Amino acid sequence: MNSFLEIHPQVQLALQEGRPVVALESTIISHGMPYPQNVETALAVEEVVRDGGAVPATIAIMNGKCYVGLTAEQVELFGKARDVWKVSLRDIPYVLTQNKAGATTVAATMRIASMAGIAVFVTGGIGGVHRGAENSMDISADLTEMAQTSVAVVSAGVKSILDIGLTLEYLETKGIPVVTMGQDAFPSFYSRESGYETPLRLDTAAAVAALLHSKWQLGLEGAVLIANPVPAQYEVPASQMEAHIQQALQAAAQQQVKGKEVTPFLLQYIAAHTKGESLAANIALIKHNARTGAEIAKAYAAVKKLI
Ligand code: PSU
Ligand code: MN
Repeated sequence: MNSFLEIHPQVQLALQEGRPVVALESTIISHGMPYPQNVETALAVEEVVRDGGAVPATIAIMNGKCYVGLTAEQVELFGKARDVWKVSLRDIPYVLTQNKAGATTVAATMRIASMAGIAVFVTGGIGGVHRGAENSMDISADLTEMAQTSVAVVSAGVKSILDIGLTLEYLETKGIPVVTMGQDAFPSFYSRESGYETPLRLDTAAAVAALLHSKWQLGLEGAVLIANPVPAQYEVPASQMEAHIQQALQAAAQQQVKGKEVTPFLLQYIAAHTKGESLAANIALIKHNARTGAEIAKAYAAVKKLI
């Protein structure tokens, strides 16, 4: 066993017995939502996964280890602490060896989940190709990570702080299947639509599990991005979000926000300027993703038992 991995005993047992496990990220706790809603949501999401018949494994870094599965006290700690490092792939060895507390992004969470043997990961929104990337070269490591690490990523699509068209192009270039659950439109986080059609559509968890199994059995490594549209009653119209996104992008340019700070800056600006509405949607969609992720993990575990 890798000495840098600290797998929670319940997660370890489930993996050994071939039972479904769902990985969850911690950036959403530390950098994605205000306290105390972040802690309440993180714990509620774990509960949704359990109710769905799978074992939750929230992933984060502390005490020189990558934790796979946190206690409620550890989730609380991450939600409250102010000096938590945002850990993408490149930051893992630094944060480990400097004994810092680190909240993992999609890229880092996927990689650690894969090291532990977890096949399904649930998040809210992924990173992608930023607007203006033709000049800034700002493309999230989430995308390159998805090209090489074999974990299914359940999200509510791509948030429109990004260039959704370019993000879909990049996913195509990297050979990453993009599957939307139950509809033809590709969703954009707060909205069930994005102006883009989904490259692929599947309607059931069983169909997704079959696709995952065939991909990985063939040695086609890498992720499958599963887009799960936000439930209609929580949708925030895209036109309403666009004005806030424009303002956020302007503020980021004025304040010369660069590098890893760009995404958290945009997310926090939008959260602060849209008040309760975007937060309510955010909480609803991540719970919805957790439900779908648990179903997919169960279906995939069932497929693997048959072999
Ligand atoms: N997009 C969202 N919500 C998020 C993130 C992105 O809608 O919470 C977070 C995720 O942790 C994602 C990270 O992996 O931001 C991407 O950061 P960057 O663009 O710096 O790679
Ligand atoms: Mn970036």
